[in-house]
Amino acid sequence: MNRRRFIGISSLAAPLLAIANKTIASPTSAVPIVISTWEPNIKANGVAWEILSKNGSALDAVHKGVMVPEADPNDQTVGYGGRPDRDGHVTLDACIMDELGNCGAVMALEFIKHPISVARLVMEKTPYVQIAGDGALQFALANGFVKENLLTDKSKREWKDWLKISKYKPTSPNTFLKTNKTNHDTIGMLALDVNGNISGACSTSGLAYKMHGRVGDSPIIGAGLFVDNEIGAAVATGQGEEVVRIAGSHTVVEMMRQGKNPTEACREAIGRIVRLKDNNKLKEIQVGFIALNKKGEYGCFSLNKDFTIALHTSEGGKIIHSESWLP
Ligand code: SD4
Repeated sequence: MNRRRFIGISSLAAPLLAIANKTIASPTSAVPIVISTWEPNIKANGVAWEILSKNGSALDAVHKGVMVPEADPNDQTVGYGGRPDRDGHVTLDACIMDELGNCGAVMALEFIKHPISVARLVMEKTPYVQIAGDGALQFALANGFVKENLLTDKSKREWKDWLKISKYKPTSPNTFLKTNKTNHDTIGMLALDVNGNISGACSTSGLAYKMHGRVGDSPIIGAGLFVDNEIGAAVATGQGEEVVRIAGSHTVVEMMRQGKNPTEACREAIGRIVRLKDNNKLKEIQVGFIALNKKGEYGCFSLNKDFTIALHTSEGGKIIHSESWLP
């Protein structure tokens, strides 16, 4: 271990130990239940709940739930109205996974308002798991999806403003904290239905002003989303590169398999990111995980503060403020 890295890790030791010694409880709730990343997705949960409360499947619930922010032009992090890449293209990533381990994903898909529906079609109608770029667009068009302009005037104006001050350099696209002031981002949704089945879905326009063709964690099974119906499920939001590096959502599920509750499992995954990253870079990024287990216990944990999750059960909708590694 080199010196810089050792010093970085030593200076982290105090908060690390404090966090390691604390047991965080994960609340339990009656089945069915749906949880999502970020407070405004309480609306999406409402749609998912309609399905769950009528004994519908977790798969249908997460699919229809995620379509809500995808169609909302005011949500500039998902679907229609999403912030474009550096070249002005709105490129979308999404994935879905059911209780049988079936999964489907699209990456860097343009012009289609509901990438989650295309991801489900990949899962159900092809022998593949992932389809990217123009191939994904052709697949969508061949299956009746309509080509639409997804770049709204607002997102276009903001992008043009960004172009004035930002040099076009293909460096690390770390615009997350600079562009995400609205406490709203990528939607990740997990549901447990009356039959005890868990499914999950995730949809995003990715990091704002990313390099054209860049794909984050959100459409990658095991990174952005993972479901194991024996144990539970997890989904991520935030700087995708950090999530991919630790196979984030799969890690959370494996931690639950080893006996951790959902909150502790999410915290363990965040801890792995902390251990890999230079101390002074941690403040610049955000990563959040949410998790749900077979008992209906749910939890979340984030690297930096201000991560929220939305929950819906038979008691109605609720917002939860996540605990974070850094204050
Ligand atoms: C990505 N994880 O493309 C996505 C972006 C995101 O909250 O989730 N932001 O890296």
